[in-house]
Amino acid sequence: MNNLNHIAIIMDGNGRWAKKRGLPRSMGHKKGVEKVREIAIYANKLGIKCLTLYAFSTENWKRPEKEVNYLMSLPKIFFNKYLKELMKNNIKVTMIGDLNKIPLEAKNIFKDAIRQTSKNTGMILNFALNYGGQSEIVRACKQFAKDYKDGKIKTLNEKTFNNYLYTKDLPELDLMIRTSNEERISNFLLYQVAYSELVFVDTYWPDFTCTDLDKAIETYMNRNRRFGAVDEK
Ligand code: V0D
Repeated sequence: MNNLNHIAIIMDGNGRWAKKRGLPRSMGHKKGVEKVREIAIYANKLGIKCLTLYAFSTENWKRPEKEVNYLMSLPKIFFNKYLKELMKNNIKVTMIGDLNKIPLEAKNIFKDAIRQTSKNTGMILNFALNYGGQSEIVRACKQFAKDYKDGKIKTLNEKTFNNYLYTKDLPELDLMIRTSNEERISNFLLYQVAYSELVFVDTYWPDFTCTDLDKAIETYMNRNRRFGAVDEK
């Protein structure tokens, strides 16, 4: 079908989607949650091994309190509505990021979904929560240094460093998509994006469709075909 193992998406544009329609930002987020379900089910059907979604960045805490509170209620809305369906589709939920600062209720909702789906063998639906790429790298360096000092690890190189990242058990990142016409990485998967293809689409996340995902995959495959057998990596 395709040789895509791992896709990451920066789900941007919920607020702008709502503003364009004269709706409160929360309506954009609500619609965004439905898109998570739709795209996850579809990506699993395509045979993608892992889909990482940037749901809540370390920057999001700076938003108005009312909006942050609403965002914190989304995990409950999402899993109450869709966990059954994720199970039926054999999807396994995981999360990466600094979970210390995540409110207990939201954290427990995720933990429960992770536990319930832990034996599923289909696509990994990986949520990046309170995630920051630079902080992930610094955290990894600290542990790397400690293990070196303790003699637990002898070789320091790109490959062994990988074992200290949140993503250590996930397949290599092939494609990163960002919606809503922004062309920045914004501190997402900085180490992992080294050899990925980047696809930027102008669609707001609530308007993103399965066809948009198809197109992004098509772009990825066309770029890879162009390099053909002479893979630089
Ligand atoms: C919907 C991006 C924050 C578009 C932003 C799993 C998709 C809004 C969270 C979140 C969602 C908040 C606290 C927490 C974990 C996650 C979130 C979901 C969707 C559903 F502990 N935004 N957000 N969770 N969206």
